[in-house]
Amino acid sequence: MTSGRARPAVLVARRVFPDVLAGLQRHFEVEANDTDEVWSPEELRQRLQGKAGALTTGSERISAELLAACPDLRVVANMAVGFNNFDVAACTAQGVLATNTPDVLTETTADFGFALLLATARRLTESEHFLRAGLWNRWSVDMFAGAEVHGSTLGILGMGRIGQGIARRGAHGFGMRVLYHNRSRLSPATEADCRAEWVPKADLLAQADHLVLVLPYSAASHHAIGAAELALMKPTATLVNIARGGIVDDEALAHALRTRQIAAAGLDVFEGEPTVHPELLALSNVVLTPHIASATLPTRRAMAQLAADNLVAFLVEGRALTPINPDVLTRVG
Ligand code: 8YV
Repeated sequence: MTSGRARPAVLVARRVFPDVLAGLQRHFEVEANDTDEVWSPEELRQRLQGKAGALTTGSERISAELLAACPDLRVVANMAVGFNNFDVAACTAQGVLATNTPDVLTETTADFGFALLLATARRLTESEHFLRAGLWNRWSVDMFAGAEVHGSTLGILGMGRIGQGIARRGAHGFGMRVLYHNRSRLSPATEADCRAEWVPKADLLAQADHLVLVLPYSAASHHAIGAAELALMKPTATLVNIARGGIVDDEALAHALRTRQIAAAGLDVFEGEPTVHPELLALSNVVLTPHIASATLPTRRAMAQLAADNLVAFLVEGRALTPINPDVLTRVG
């Protein structure tokens, strides 16, 4: 900042790493949440008064109503690749730059997607609970017999960066046949690299032994997997969701798992999280994790740093590193 001018004020809505905060304090007046408590929309609105920037996570909703009540706000930097918590059209209409954190979490999240697939197919948590409960007293020929992963058919719904990472792991690491469905097809070169074949959604559902969801949440993808889609899947299939709650109809999924319409599910995200559908909690053929697909310390650090860097880049230098609505840059530039 040039001396003599007031430093912009920014809000950090959730606890992040102290060094990331210290970096922001070199440029800005920083008000930060140093707890893991999520501020209510009203508290967020109050704290955003006079702030030029905000570092948010998926828990903070940046709505048209909030933006209208925060006229000083110029940039919202989400510490997430997904940005369904932002009303992007409203941000753009109000000239507020929105940024996210792509790339830095791709491989970590793809690792987790595969971990969840393996845990689900091979009944890892179910068998561990059995052992810890003291129920293991003999070997049995089909005890916790799960589904084959290597050489099976991997289906991927949503084929962005993370989907491609999962495809590569499946094709090259586990010798899987990889099918995918996405609105737009990958280039032939990327398809060859991932050894992935585009198929219509109904074919994907019918043919996948293991179906992984990696598509962004929007009105268009709400309940992309519901009763009708689950009915198309194999009774031996597993379903893995590392994308967003709301893409799967959790009620319909619980029914499909209870009636063994599909074999098992691995879920890192839920409708209405952190609340989880009680029927899912009660089922043994589902592996449940608390939205941790990007959770390694190096990756979470990189995400927080990139969100902070976006605030500095825009408010100090008038540019953005990973903009969601780059149109705003040309307008304010
Ligand atoms: C975040 C995520 O941990 O990046 C995303 O879209 O879902 C996760 O990596 C979460 O959204 C918190 O911001």
